[in-house]
Amino acid sequence: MRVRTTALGALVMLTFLAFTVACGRTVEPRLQVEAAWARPTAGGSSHAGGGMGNVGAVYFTLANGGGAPDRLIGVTTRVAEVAEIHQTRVQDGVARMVPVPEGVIVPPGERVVFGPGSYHVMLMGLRRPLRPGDRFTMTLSFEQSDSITVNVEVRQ
Ligand SMILES: [Cu+2]
Repeated sequence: MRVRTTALGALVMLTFLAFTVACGRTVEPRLQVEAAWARPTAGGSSHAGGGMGNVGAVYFTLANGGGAPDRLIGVTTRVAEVAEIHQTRVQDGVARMVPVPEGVIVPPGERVVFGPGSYHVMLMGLRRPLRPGDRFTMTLSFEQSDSITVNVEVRQ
């Protein structure tokens, strides 16, 4: 009898959860990635001998039109061996980039701009130089939402 009561309780709970999920559109994050672009790599040659020719930065805006926060937790792209979320911070008057392993939260109804001097995606170990007019795809992973693949345009 006790088992049956528990099972019924679980069923009621599941029904309630299903109802909440079905009707809960506004309590979910709804993310969009706008205007993704990357700077051309310096030198334009993959034989530049490393240095700045081997890294790139990607910028975009994350907009959350939903009713709950979400977090960008990772980025992948075929053009680079490693893609890291970075932030440029000014410490003692010196701007330096630091990795942001905890990711970036996008509150509901807000936009977070990834741009020069702020958050960006750092591409390291580029497999080919990025020239103006080139395009490549990049996939962003989130804590809650499905991942989003965007087209990145290379421009100045
Ligand atoms: Cu960086």
